[in-house]
Parts: sequence; structure tokens; C-alpha cells
Amino acid sequence: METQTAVLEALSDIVGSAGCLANEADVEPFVTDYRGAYRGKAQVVVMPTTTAQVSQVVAWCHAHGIPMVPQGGNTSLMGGAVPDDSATAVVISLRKMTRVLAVDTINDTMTVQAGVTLSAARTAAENRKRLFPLRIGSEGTCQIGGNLSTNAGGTAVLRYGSMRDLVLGLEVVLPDGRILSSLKGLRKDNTGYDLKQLFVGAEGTLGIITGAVLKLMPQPRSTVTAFVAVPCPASAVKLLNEARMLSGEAVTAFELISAPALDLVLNHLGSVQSPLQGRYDWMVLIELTAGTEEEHLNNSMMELLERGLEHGWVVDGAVAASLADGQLFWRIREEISDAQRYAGGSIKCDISVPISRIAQFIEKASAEVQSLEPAMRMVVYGHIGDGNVHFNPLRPVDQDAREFLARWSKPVSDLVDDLAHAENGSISAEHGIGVAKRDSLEGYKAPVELDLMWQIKRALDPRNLMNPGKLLPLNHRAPPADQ
Ligand code: 2HG
Ligand code: ZN
Repeated sequence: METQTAVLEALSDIVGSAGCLANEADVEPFVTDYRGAYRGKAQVVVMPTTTAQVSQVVAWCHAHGIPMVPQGGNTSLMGGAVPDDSATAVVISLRKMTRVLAVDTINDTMTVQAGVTLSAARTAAENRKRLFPLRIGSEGTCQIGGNLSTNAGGTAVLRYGSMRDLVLGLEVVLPDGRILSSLKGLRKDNTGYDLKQLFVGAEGTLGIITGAVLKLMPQPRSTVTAFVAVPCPASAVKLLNEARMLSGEAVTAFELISAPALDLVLNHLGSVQSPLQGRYDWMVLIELTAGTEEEHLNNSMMELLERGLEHGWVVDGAVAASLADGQLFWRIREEISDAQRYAGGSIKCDISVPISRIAQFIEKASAEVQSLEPAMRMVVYGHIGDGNVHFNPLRPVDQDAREFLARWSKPVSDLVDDLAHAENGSISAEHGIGVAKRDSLEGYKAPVELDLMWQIKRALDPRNLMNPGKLLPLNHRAPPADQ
């Protein structure tokens, strides 16, 4: 094994000394995850600026048997982007690869380096009167490479799909340093295996995404947003169905919010008030967008709410009367995750079930979790238009966060995951697996699926150097010893 000094020297030769960090304080932000739940160690953090540099760095690490941890904006909730504590790994940060290489408004595509932040990508599209539709709360920090590696979802999947649906081409540095490039921007290419999709959602275990061609969409000409109280999740699902019957494609977001989730945000933000006068157990944020005039869309929203009231699926509602209102509704929704971080002691379960089973899942899971500890606050919310629930029980007000997590994290997660699985669901809808869910995965994927996953991993990374210890359950089939 090389000494840290030798690693630093070799990598500095490739990227220059300004592109390498080795002192503890500098390295700290790269080895600690966003929630402070995972803390690892790294020999060196290297920040290449070009694909050629990434390739050389990877080839060198590969030749010297050094584990590599690719990192984007480090906003993973699953510990997928930080190294373990063995102090053997090199973190390869894409943060200096921030160039938007091309925006093609005829092909409706954008070619970017992997370190472009999601908000920079959205702005680059907007500047050319196009929409890049992925929308997640961490857009100012998360990067396109990380969005792809985790197949990020968010609040507009219902309309536009997740990252997997938004990519047309990829450039990837393989674990031995070779470059796989398909930055073509083709909507049709039927020439065999769709290799790029292997790397989407692979969480950096098969290679490092360095560039991508992304789809662009027309910008909507009108948007109508409503914040609506519903009696229960079952009514929310009925309202969703009605919304789609009435306005089809225009339904861009349909987000469920429970009262404890709203309370948490209002507490956290202090000055912000609920858009609704009364206090309700369940709310939904609905967004309709279209290429047509505002009036048409407003009528659709009004008709939806009227029908909802008639059927008893809606009990109260506020329609945004200005851009600022709409922004406030969204701010409340997008702050839920951060508010949980500040409150501490939040158990994260990011599950999905068929939309037809969401209501029964929430009902069962809430009852069973609360029977364990009735004072837990049921912070339940999510993208019900995608069947995706963030089921995140929060510590009772007077319980210490650490003690709460130590006592309840595993039993609650297992219970919730089992219930989702029993409803034909998934234990990770959009946050990925990382380290947090790695070992649970074994209980929910068929052995043949895990066999194939390990076979693909070994085919591409036989020495298990690329983001080792992430995603693939260790017990199912331990990777072979170093070859
Ligand atoms: C969201 O929908 C994100 O806000 C984060 O996926 C969810 O923090 C979470 O559990
Ligand atoms: Zn989410």
C-alpha cells in the first residue's frame, strides 16, 4: 500500500496541487455526509477538472489497489457518497467539473459535465427558454452526476419521470480508467444493451459519471398551485385520480403532507404561516402546468376542487393568487427534509407502493409504528403521484435524538420496509441504498437479482475498488479477494 504522501504526490502530478486536499480540516466536509450520520476517512480528496484527469486518477488508483469514492454534491441521505473509516480511500470529487458544454435547442438537449449543480443546469436551460424538469430540494448543491448515479426523483417525476428518463447519453470513467463515451443525444439507438442505464442508479459502484446529455422540455406557459386539506390519504388518492382524469398531463406535482410534517416546518421557519386557516391532519400540494393560457388551467383547478368538495375528498383549500403564494406553498413542502434535520432524531423510510395501495400502507404503518411508541411524531409526506411515501417517524418532543435513533431506527425501518414489501413495494423509492439500506436489501431482492447485481459489479470492477461497501449487500455474495 502506498503512503499518503505518495498518493498525494501522484495525484497532484495529474490534477495539480490545488486539486488535491489531504489535511484533516480540508478533507472533513468530504468524509461526512449531509446529515452528519456517516463519518469516514480518506487519504486524499482529488478534484479533477476534465474527464481525461478523472481517467488518469482512476487508472492510477486502480493500478495501486486504492479504493475510490466518487462524490457529487454530497447530499445523499443514505451515506452513499462518503468513504468508510478505513482511511484507505481516495475521494474523487466532481465539484470542479462545472461546465455546461452545449445547449442544443433544435435537438432539445443539454450536454454537461457531471459537476454542474442541478440549479445551474436548470438555469442554463431557462436561459435558452427550455425546462430541465428534475426538481429536488437540494438543487443548489446536488450535482447532475450524483442525480444520475442515484437516479434522483423529486417532485416532478409524475409528469417528467426520474433521472433515468431524462438522460440520453453518458460519459463514464470505468473502474480501470477506460472512458466509455456516448454523448450523442439520440432518442433512438437500438444497437444492443443500453449500457448507459447500467450506471444510472449504480451509486458510483460501476464507474464515475463525468458527463451527460440531458433531455430538455418546453417551458410551461402557465402554472396553478393549490394547497388543499383532505380528510385522509385515501381521499388524496381519489383526488389525484380525478385530477388526472380532468387535466391529464397537466398534473405536474401531487404532494402529500401530514400535520406533523407541516408543524415541523412552521416551527423551523418561524415567520411562515400555513396557507390554510384551520388545522388539518392531511394536506396536498397540487401543481398543474401547461403550455396553454392561465385561465384554462385555473378553471381546471377550480373544477377539480369543486368536485373534491362534492365528494368529500377536499375539506379546505387555497389556490395561489400570485407567484409569491405558489413559492410559499413550495417552500413549505421543500423545507420538510431540512426541518427534520434540525429537529434531529428522524427515522428515514423512503418507500414506494402501487398508488392503489398507498392509503392502506400509510394506515397500517402508522398504527404499527405508533403502537411501538405512541409519542413518535408521524412525519409522513411524499410524492403520492409516484406511489412514493417518505415515512419518517420523528422522536417524541422530550426524547434525546441519539437515544431515540439507537432504540428505534432498526425496528421501525424493518417494520416499515416489511409492510411496503408486503404491498408489492420497494424499500427505496428514490434515495437509493448507499450504506444505510445495503444490508436490508438482501431481505427484499430475489437471490437471482442479487446474483446478477454482483456479477455485473465483478465484470466491471473485479477488484472491488469503485465505491466499495455501497449498494451491494455484503452477505449475499462477498466480493472475491483482490485479484
Ligand atoms: C423530499 O422529498 C426528499 O423532500 C427528502 O426526497 C426526503 O428527507 C427526506 O426524507
Ligand atoms: Zn422525496
